[in-house]
Amino acid sequence: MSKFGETGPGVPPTLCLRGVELWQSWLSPAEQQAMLAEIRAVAARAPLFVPVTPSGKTMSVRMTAAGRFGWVTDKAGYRYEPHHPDGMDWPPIPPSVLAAWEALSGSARAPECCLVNYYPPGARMGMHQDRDEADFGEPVLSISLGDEALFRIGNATRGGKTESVWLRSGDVLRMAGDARLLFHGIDRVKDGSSALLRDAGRINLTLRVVT
Ligand code: MD3
Ligand code: FE
Repeated sequence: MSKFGETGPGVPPTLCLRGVELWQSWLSPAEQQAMLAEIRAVAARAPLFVPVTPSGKTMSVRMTAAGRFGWVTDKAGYRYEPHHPDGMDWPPIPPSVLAAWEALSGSARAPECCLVNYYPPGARMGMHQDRDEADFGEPVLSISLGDEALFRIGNATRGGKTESVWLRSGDVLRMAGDARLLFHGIDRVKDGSSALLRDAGRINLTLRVVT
């Protein structure tokens, strides 16, 4: 049972899509700025890198991570690693990000990975499942910062009908229960739709229990 009891976090989501819960504008503009400053400090210590899929394709997002583990991909495959590709430890998960997990995850465990995805103009993320973690009973929490992104949610197997929703800066998503293994992706990002970042683009933080 979660520390919230069987009912999950106390704050009700503003929207629920196929079991994916969305809290729109959960972070105020000031909270978004504070979180962004902490994420910039993470990227200063653990630089954004270019992920390459096992098949050798360069992904259009740039990645880094905080926490005990970071998710990496290269020709050797998809996996969690305790070190950045350049060899340094991943920085600790920032306090503001941990606070969002505490408030909304419904998990009794601490997050072990905060994946940082940076979407430059034109970047997208194809439909995929998150299944490199050991316990699918643990939720995934996602925080959007910067430009708006068209998020697509599908099914537990590839293909079939999908539904889409725009994710805006300050929105938080929770994937738990049956929603945890749904296919999902980001079709596009709307350039210049947010003034939060000093450059165009979007940052997505994804919090996960890995082990
Ligand atoms: C639905 N990131 O890092 S976040 C990822 O916006 C990822 O960068 C996207 O998918 C992004 O793996 C989408 C929303 C999200 C994250 C994990 C999920 C949706 C999910 C896991 C299961 C179902
Ligand atoms: Fe994902």
